[in-house]
Amino acid sequence: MSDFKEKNIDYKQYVVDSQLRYFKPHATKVEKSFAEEITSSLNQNSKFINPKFFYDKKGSDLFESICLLPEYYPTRTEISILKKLGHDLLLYLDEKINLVELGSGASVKTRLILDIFTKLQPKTEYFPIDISEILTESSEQLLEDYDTLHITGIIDTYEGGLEFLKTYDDKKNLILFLGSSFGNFTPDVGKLFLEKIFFTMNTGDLFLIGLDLVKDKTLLESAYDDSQGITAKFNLNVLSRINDELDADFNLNNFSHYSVYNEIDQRIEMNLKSLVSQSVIIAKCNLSLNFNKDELIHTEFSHKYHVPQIEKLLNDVGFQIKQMWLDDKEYFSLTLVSKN
Ligand code: AVJ
Repeated sequence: MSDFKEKNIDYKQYVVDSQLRYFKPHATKVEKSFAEEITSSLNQNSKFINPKFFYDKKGSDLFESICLLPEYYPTRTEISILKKLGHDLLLYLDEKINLVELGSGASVKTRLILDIFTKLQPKTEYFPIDISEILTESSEQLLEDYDTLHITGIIDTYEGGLEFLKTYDDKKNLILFLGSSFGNFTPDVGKLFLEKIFFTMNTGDLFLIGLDLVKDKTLLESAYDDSQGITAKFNLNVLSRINDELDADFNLNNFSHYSVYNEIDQRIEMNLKSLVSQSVIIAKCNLSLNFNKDELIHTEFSHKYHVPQIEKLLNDVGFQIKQMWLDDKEYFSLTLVSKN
């Protein structure tokens, strides 16, 4: 363990107890600040806000509510698939395997996999990687329910965290990337991201990715524009976050949630639409912005895939496809791949 620490001098270690510790990079490795990113993405003709900024405390709570909406099928569908793949998954696991998760989870989904791991081995090591410190809360909850679990949280970007783990030990890893979070990436950026994952993996490591499938347009559109208006609140919340953290004066009544499915690019495109011609000041960015009536701020893509597209994408990166699981309605997919 000590030479492991020496190799990772870029990280500070916080030990909570014998079953829980965190690693955090010393200097947030050249990550642009919120203010800088907002300045460059809003101070132009085609305005956008990166969807990673949705997840402040309020945004994370709203997202949890989205997951429970009758219209939002992805979460419950993915959970239903995870519940039935346990038996199959065992075929690919051995008695010494670490669990790594991109994005943290005290979620039902993580628990379903932990149920399998903790039955398989006397001690299970779990490495959630998340840029947010929310990780710490969820880890403590997990430890209440799994007494053979050891958690090492890595508070960093996914790439940074995986790089960090590369030298950790000789055990095989199963890396989880659930929830169709990958769908936020445009195809080019997504491909690069998968290549980075591939290169940080060791031979024999496994990767389980959840991706949402192409389906009827009205089903897709109602999943991203629900009747209770929760998704609208989630989308608009990013403007409140900018108001609070960057001293801006967005009037939320002057913007509306505008989400459409683009059949050609196979993606939900979520935007905030300016309802009037208006100007907005963002003090901490030294910005004064003008919006035309009906002008859009693009906030999120959520890509949907056909099964053969998923196979091609993963094969092209170099992964070997082990197995793919779908639900009965073929709404959602989970694909297990390995690096050979
Ligand atoms: C967390 C990115 C997977 O794209 O379905 C849900 C986010 N946005 N409703 C998705 C989201 C609006 C979600 N991901």
